[in-house]
Amino acid sequence: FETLKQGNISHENIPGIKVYLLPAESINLRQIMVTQNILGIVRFGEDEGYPELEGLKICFPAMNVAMKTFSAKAYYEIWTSENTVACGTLQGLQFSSDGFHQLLTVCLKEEDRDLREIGRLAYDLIFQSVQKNNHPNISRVWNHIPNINQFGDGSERYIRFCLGRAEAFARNGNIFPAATGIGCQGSSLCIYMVSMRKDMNKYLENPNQTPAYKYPAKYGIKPPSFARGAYTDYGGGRGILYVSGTASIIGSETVHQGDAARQCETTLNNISVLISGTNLSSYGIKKAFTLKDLDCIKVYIKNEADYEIIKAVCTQAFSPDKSIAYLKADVCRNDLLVEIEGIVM
Ligand code: 3EB
Repeated sequence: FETLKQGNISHENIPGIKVYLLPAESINLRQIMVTQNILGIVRFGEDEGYPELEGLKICFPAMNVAMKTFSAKAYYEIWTSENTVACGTLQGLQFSSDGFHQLLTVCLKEEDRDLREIGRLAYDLIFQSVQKNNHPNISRVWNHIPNINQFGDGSERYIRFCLGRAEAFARNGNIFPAATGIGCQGSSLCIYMVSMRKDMNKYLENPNQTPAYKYPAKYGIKPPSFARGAYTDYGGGRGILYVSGTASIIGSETVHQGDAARQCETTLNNISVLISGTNLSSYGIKKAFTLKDLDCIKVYIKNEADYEIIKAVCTQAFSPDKSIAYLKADVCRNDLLVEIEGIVM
């Protein structure tokens, strides 16, 4: 990894990356692997492991997130770059880089440890790794937490996770990336993230939502460490906008308890406001996006019975040209029925 060129390279020369989110049935992974520079692949499916990758020699971060899916057997999120990619491992973390972007995956088995400890351990390792590899500017993180709403060690497991994560962030500058925090199956905390070699991320907040890191104490001993979005600014009008996991929260309160359709509409409106020209201009970003621009959309649905209504609302809102994965997962607050995220590339 150290052998990668680390010269002064202007932003304009930064290789493009592209993310694909595709149902397992529709892709030929072998084909993709020979034609693309792959930064990493994350598989969302109920079964453990990578059935479609078995027997193939791979040299990039590959992670399976145990999650039930609607309408497809599994989904693959495939990160590709215009540049060739180098890969490595560090204490169980897997990472790759095209010289500018780093993709990192880490899965930690719980093994009777408190989620506070595992959250802190995971993020301490992550900060160590991104600094060692010289890609310290984290754009976007996904946190998959088993049994997220259950209680353990005196508080909800998500609250324990937030506490450990906050302790690691406090030692590392308290700059919060865009993120998703969501339930999963299995018994491992699974995290993946993208980080940049250069300091070119702008972290976004939503004027309609309290910044999560300022949530009042009734939601947890330490508030969650994330921003509502991140815009990675490549210069010259190029950029990628990562929309964090978004839910039916106004201010810091859950709204429309028990009503999946209205929670979905509030969530979509929160995303619209976040990516609007009005909001982006307050960060000096001369761009304006709508829901139709959002791609690689993940819709996390808590209750199977709400799938049809949520899908109907989302089909109306999003472009048929973009990819959407519907996944079954618990959300960090028990009263949230849906969470939605996406990327504008
Ligand atoms: C929310 O707005 C919903 O803990 O990293 C969304 C995105 C949520 C990220 C996290 C949690 C996280 O508070 C939950």
